Amino acid sequence: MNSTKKLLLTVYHQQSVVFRNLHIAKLNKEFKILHMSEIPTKYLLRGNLKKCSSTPKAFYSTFEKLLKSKNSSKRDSKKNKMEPILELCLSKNDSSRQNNYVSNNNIPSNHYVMSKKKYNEIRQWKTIEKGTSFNADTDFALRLLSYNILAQNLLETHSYLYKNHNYRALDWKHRKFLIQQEILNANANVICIQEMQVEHCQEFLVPLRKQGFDYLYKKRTNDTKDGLLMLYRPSQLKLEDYSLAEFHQTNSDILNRDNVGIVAKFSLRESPDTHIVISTTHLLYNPKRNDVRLAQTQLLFAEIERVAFIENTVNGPKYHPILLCGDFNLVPQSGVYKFITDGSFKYAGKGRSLDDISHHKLTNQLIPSHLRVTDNCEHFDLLKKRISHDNNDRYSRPVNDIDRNTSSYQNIELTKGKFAKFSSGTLSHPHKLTSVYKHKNDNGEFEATTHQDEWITVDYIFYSQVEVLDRYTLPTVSECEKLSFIPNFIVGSDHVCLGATFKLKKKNFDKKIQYLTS
Ligand code: KL2
Repeated sequence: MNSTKKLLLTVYHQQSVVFRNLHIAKLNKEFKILHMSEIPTKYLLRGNLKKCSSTPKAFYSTFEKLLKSKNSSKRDSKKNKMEPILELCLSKNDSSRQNNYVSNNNIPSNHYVMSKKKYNEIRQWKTIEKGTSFNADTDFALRLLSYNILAQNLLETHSYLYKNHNYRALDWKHRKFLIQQEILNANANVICIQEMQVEHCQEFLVPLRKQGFDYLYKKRTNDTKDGLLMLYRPSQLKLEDYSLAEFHQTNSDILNRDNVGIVAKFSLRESPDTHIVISTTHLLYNPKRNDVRLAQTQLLFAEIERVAFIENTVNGPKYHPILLCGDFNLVPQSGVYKFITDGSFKYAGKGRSLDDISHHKLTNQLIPSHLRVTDNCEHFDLLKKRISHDNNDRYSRPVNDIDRNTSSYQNIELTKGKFAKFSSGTLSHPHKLTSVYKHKNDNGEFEATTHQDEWITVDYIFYSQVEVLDRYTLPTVSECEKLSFIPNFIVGSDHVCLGATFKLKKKNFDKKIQYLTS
């Protein structure tokens, strides 16, 4: 430890809980006293005790981290006032500490915090107005959830984001309980979870396995510790095919992040000819890099195209119905959202955030051509294979290969009238995807799924070729504000859970009836 710096550490005990508040006095030439309360120092300190060679060093690292996080606070830094250490240590009549929330002018008191009852009233499964009919003989009801559960290691890495929270609500054991309660209550057929920490996964699965769930898991690449978990009921859904997609690619500046996706194809046990493709992802966080999220979406869509493809017809390729959900880390006004829901988006000439005002302009090439993914989000080699299959290998003419050394536009003819485009400046995809949520309620108030500086929507459920029967109502921004800081004792994550029930038409139902009655 530096000789000019000395630390005085006091630990406040409440009930049997140590490290409730860590008061830090920094004894320099200039005497400075710092107090940090309501920060999950327990986790920081625990981590540092493991990492550091001695206890004083661990305390020192914790202290430094707290100072750093204080300075770079994402949530309103004005709210984090320093308090004199003595006042806090000696104050005997500090009733605020007994509350779940500290009641000073900066942090909401219990009065403003929503109750569980009120939360449940908002979060109801509401049928869609149109009122689609449902017939259990011909239709299957599939309920899907999408939930970013906030990996504990990310909570600890970005602890400054949770400085205003009740530290007890940040405990993984407590959060796990609320999250499991939320997902088990919904009685879903498929549950897509983002930020499932590897080391917490098996324990998390225990009650879900008991309920009969099976799962697919894909960790984010490299030194990350969390990933995607897709739970499904094998008694209802048979896993036919799946892809665990990594967006990190060698020799690519735009695809150099560790995000991943799962794409799974299921058939219905009660109607084996009926298929559904379900995909989940968690895209890059960096708020400025919509270009990276667009490139990641292009790779994911190529995998979806591969798994969902049925056959080529005179009207173009046919696909199984698709459900795509997750944390896309983008708002409904963004270019990537437009791309997903409109089916095409021109990125060339746009900035990295995909808006018009930027000096860092994107060129015609988004991802390198050596990845062999077309601008219509298809695998080039698959397109070639399908054409040769459709032509029984006989009439196929040789197809030019991709020039991997150029970043210029390439338009390669596959068969008469069908082309594969690369570096055209516009991205498209063949799936007609609609969002389950409209992002505003009937009164025009915006809904939100998480808090990043403000309450915003970054999580979505998109669907194609199915109908929505009901959805799990999202809170509006003003309702979120009453919910106060999440995670808390009502919501177990920094996101809320999304959900919808879809009507899947059973295939060959008529055939079966004919067969049974003949
Ligand atoms: O926005 V998130 O939280 O979907 O809830 O996804 C990412 C962020 C997640 C995985 O990378 O970690 C969070 N500031 C705040 N949050 C961050 C940061 C950051 N610099 N980096 C990652 N995350």
